[in-house]
Parts: sequence; structure tokens; C-alpha cells
Amino acid sequence: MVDRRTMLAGGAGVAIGALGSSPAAAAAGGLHALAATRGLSFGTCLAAPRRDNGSLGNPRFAALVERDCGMAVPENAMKWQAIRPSADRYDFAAFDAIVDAAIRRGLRLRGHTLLWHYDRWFPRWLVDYDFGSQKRATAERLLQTHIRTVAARYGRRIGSYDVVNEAVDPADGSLRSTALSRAMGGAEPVLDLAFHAARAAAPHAELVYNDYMSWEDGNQKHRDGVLRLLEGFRTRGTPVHALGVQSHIGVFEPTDSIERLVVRLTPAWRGFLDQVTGMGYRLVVTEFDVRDRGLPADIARRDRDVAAFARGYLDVMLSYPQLRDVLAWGITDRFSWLRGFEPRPDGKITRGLPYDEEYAPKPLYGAIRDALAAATPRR
Ligand code: 9MR
Repeated sequence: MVDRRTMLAGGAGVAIGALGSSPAAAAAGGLHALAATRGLSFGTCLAAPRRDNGSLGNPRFAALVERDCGMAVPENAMKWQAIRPSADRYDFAAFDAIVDAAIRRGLRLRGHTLLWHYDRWFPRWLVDYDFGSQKRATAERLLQTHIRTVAARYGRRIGSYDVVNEAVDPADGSLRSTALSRAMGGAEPVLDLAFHAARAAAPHAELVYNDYMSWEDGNQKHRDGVLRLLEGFRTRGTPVHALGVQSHIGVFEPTDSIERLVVRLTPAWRGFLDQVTGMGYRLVVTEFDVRDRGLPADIARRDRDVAAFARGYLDVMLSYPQLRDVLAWGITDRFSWLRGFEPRPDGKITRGLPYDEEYAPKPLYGAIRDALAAATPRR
């Protein structure tokens, strides 16, 4: 294992280099610096600053962000649940702290998310809200005010927003019904309004529809639903610039060859991305990590497979010139959401991020680095 002081002193370049084929790239200063030479950007999500979490308040975590990231996005602090404790109150303290710390370090910021269109993740007060007799007008005002208030507060400091998150039901590709869509007579008016409000309030910003339709088997209906939604946006003139491809990819079943799995999954996934980009959308990888519950407990084997799977995936994504920004959903396994949300059946810690629990780089780091290095430079 690499000891912490060696890593922080920049010695990690040596350790990381040993994991892959191009030590020179790592020595040159981390993933973002390498990405930048290709016109790309690399980043991570962040928690609100504290010494003991995945945030810039934690010196060990901050050192990794400093080395590898040019961008950041709040993992939770910009969600309605965090900044909108009630209909008439906002609480920006946690998100302000992230924004200030990120800007001080010269990181570009994405905003996540102006509307997570899913009752499950609405604050309770919104699910139970009494919209009164003028339901539609009340719901419109509530949503519009929210978006204006957030966008006005952060102005040009946030250059890209996940305006709408996860509006499509993966079970059948339909749009989810929520408290807002029931009040407004359908989901489409809600989503359209969110994007129009975002454009009016943040005309400088990239406006993204973000979802987790993925390349694994079982995602066909979800992908089709997202395509229908994106087509609808174009038909109705809704201002949406990019599809956020969350990229929580994963190996869920035992497999004897990751390479064969990648080859099998690629054509349908390319078909999907071709249609998305064919409609004129850009792409953003917004929440990359690798779920590993189908892989063996053995760490060397698991890390190798995770890296190979990620490399195959990132190569496909990076072959699209419409993609410039790649953000991982964290940097170290120590603070990954997967630990709580998707524990492995064997109880071992998931190993889906570039650094392990002890902040040491893994083969996945090398895979990301090599995929970035192999990308055609963007103009
Ligand atoms: O990682 C996030 C976790 O800490 C939160 O508890 C959860 C609910 O707010 O959201 C997780 O992040 C999700 C993101 O906001 C949207 N895409 C899926 C992410 C992982 O669940």
C-alpha cells in the first residue's frame, strides 16, 4: 500500500503508474490535468465540508480532489431535501460551503439537481402539499420560484445544471407521476417548465436531463423512455442541451470474460447514444462508478475486472466528441453511496471508485487514466 505522505507529496504518480501503461501521464499531475490535454474535464461529487467525509473539509479527500479533479458537483447539498426544508424556507448553508470551497480551489461546478422528478426523493412537505383550488398555477409558481432562487444565488459560478433528474420510470419507460405532475396535469408540463425556468434564470448554463438508463441488460425500456422524452423536448422546443448519462455501471452476474461482456453490450448502447447525439444533444458522464456485486470477493481479480469493464465503457463514451465532462460519483470507496445502498451479498466493501478505502489508487484509476489518454482531442 502507498503510504499517505508519499501519496500527498506527489509520489502517488509512481504508485499509480505501476498500475497501468503510461506512468508519464500520471506523473504529469492526475486525471484532470491529463483530461485537459484532450479538451476534456474530470471531476467528482462532493459532500458538505467536514473532516470525516467525502468533502473538501477532509484533508486526505481534498488532496485527491486537488490532484485529480477540475470539476465538482454536490452529491446531496443542492437537492430540494437539503435546501428547501419547507415551502417558504431555503437553507443554503451546506451548499454555499461546497461552492465556496470548490471555487477557492479553481474547480468548475455543476449543479445537481433543480428537480428530482420522483416523489420518493421529494421532501415530505412537497409530497403532501395542498395546492389549493388553483393547483396548476400554484405548482408552477412553486417550481419556478425554486429554480429562480437557486440559479440567481449562484449565478455564473454554476456552469451546468442537472435541471431534471430521473423523470423516466425504468419499469416501462413512462414518465413518473409526482405531486407536481398531478397538480399540473401531467409530467411533460412540469419538465418543460423546469427547463424554461432554468434557461431564463441561468442563460449562461448548460442545461442537462440526467438519468441512469445504462448499457447493461434490462435497461431497454428505460433507454426507450429516455429517447421518447428527448424527442419530445425537441418537438416542443424545450431548451435542453445535453443528456447526463449517470454511468453507475455494474457487473451483476458472475461472468467468465469481461471483455466478451463489453463486446456484447456495446452495439445496443452505441445505438442509443447515436440516437441521442443524432438529435443534437451533447453528453455528460455525470455520476460514474462501478458496481461489483457479480464479481468475486478476491480483490486482485475484482479490481482487474472492474477496471476492464470501466475501460470498455469509457472507451465507448469517449468515442463521442459530444462528451467533454466526466464526473465520478466520488473518489474513494470509503465514502461511496454504494456502501449503504448496494452492499455486496458477501459483506465486502464495493470497489467501484478510483481510490480504495485507504485512499490508495486502484487499477480502476489506471483504466480511467488510460481511457482519457486514448481519447481523441476535442477541438
Ligand atoms: O449518493 C447519493 C446518496 O448519498 C443519497 O442518499 C441519495 C438520495 O438523495 O442520492 C444519491 O445520489 C444519487 C443521485 O443524486 C442521482 N442519481 C443516483 C445517485 C445514487 O443513488
